[in-house]
Amino acid sequence: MVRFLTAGESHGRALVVILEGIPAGLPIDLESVTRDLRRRQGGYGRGRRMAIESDRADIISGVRAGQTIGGPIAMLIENRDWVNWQQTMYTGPQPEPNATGARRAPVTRPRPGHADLAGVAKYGRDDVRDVLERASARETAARVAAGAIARQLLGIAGIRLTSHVFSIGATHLPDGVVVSFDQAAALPDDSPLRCVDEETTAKMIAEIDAAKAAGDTKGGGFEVIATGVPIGLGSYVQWDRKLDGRLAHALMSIPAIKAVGIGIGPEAAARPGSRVHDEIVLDTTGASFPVARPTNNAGGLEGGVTNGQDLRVSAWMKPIATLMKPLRSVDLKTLTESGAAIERSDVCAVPAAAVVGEAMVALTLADALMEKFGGDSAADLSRAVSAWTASVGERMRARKERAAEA
Ligand code: EPS
Repeated sequence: MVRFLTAGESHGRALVVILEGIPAGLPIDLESVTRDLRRRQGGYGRGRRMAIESDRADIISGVRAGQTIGGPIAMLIENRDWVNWQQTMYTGPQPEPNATGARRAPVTRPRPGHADLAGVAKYGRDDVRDVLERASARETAARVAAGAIARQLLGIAGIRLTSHVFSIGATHLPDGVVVSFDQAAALPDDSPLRCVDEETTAKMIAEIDAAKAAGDTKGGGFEVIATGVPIGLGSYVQWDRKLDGRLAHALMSIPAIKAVGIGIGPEAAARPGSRVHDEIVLDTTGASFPVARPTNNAGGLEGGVTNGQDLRVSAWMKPIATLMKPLRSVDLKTLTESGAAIERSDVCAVPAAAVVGEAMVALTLADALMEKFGGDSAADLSRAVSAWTASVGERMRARKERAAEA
């Protein structure tokens, strides 16, 4: 089982992640972890915090001489901003005598849409900061570090992942445009919105600028695409083994994600069956698997099982909950109506969420891959994947031969 836990507050000392279930002997490329962390920090509409941070993961355990050794992999990502918060975010009963940064007043006006109100009520806290620090999307940096390791594991099976943004607010890619894996993968790391269409990107930027000028925020949608996914990951035999359900859980757990779609997603409900289901035809390319699919509306999943097509999963993000022109709220200290608190924040973080989406899909696929193929070492896993890939096509061809003999 590939699983992970994170810890850490947005303005605390660091984020921590423990990733378990990665087999031994996987070469770890720390540069690609750093690259994914950098991609998560980018995107048009991010706030000033990202100019302070320069996220890097320090590997604390589970890796030796550049290779995994089979034990839990622990990583630490320092919050550079902590120097500005030591008088507010300390773990002892008092700040350390040499603590730096400002001593900030308690936050008492919960922001609609954030965890603030439900959190203080649930955990019995007076200062909303005790809630917002952990509920903050800053935590997703830890997921991206774990996801970057999961991607390296997926590489053994030839699985690659990418993402692209298809909408910001009311602006979206032209109807009917299907973005290929290669198109999305070719987006440069510093692409402003991870959108493949220049004209749409310009409109998206204008929409974010207008929101910023109005003290407002914007959401949007992104799609994660995985290619090279072997047939047969996940299962239909029990509800909690269906890979579509597991992916939906993984993506819905990203802060602010309000909906998830597989393949053409909700559009499938509006079309007749004849325009939804992907026909099955004989392969003419000589591929080891003798049948092919001319379309991929299913997004690579049928019955909760991967079908060998590209996996395509979409997610829709609500606008950021911190508004510079705040919505109405109640000051919980005085019980008087008052504008919600303003924390430094982003105007739009959909491109960052897309990178987090890649990480969550990578972690979910890594778990499904280990479930099917297992093994304690990267070599075990590699052998099992190769044997399976060869055997699926062979079984089908053997059936054809039997049919011809009968
Ligand atoms: C951050 C995500 C956002 C930022 C945060 C860093 O978190 P939240 O969910 O709380 O809005 O606002 O930065 C700050 C809290 C700040 O001080 O600017 C991230 O993705 O790293």
